[in-house]
Amino acid sequence: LDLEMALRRALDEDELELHYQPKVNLHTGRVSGAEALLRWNRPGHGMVYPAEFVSVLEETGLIVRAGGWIIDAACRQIAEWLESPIGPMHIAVNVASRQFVEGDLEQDVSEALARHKVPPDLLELELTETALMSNAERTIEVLTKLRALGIKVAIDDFGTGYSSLAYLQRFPIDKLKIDIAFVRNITTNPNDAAIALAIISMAHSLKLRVVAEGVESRPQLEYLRRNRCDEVQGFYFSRPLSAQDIGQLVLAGK
Ligand code: G
Ligand code: G
Ligand code: MN
Ligand code: NA
Repeated sequence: LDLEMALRRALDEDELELHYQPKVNLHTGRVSGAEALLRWNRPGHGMVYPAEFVSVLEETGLIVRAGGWIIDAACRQIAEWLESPIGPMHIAVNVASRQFVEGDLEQDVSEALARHKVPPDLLELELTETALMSNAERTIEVLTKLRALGIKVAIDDFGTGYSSLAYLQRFPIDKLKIDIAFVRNITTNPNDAAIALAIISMAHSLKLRVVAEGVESRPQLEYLRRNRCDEVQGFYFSRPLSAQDIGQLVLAGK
């Protein structure tokens, strides 16, 4: 309850911020964008991580309001970079289940795109299988509207949920993110490798792009590159960074 009140105040007082973890495009070798990760700059507590408060946002329904703020903040950042020497950056935003089910994502997204005059294809939403499968027919409707706005949609933590493969081809999506669980031991555990390779192959057959998350080592990177994964993200390249720090990193690579 204390946390809920503190979070309400955080939203009123603008204490939330977004950090960004770079994604590297394996075809170009360049940083092509980043995943936005929520942080709470809580007075007297320092930087608070999502593990400590995202579930409270979800349980209290505050995630719907926070989610609108997150989408707006991401679009504001895309616009700021676009007008700077950094240029176009693809930003992916995590969407909570409850935000997908109860919120009005189409309105949040279309308002933020218009407010900040952002090219829609620079914004991506990361949705979990759980969110997508809670009502598959409605999911198709919502995703169709979102994609009509021109944004991209990815399934996050792919392989750990319970999405039916039949829906993969019915859901209008752009990308699969291979869960860190299959990437962690990809070079040592043949079963994990087999699953990762099957995801890459299936995604490409369905004309989807594939991102691997949680890449921490050179051998993991090389394995994924050799096996035609499109993008990678993980501590091997960078931890999540403040907007200013990722800006520096991208400029240094130009
Ligand atoms: O940033 P960190 O490594 O602590 O993220 C932990 C978890 O919190 C991840 O599963 C991530 O998806 C979730 N998370 C981070 N930022 C957001 C956000 O903006 N919205 C939602 N719904 N979840 C987020
Ligand atoms: O669930 P989601 O994919 O949105 O969560 C992203 C989370 O994964 C963040 O908490 C981020 O800090 C974490 N993460 C990103 N890269 C790595 C990595 O290379 N190793 C580990 N262990 N965690 C990572
Ligand atoms: Mn994610
Ligand atoms: Na993930």
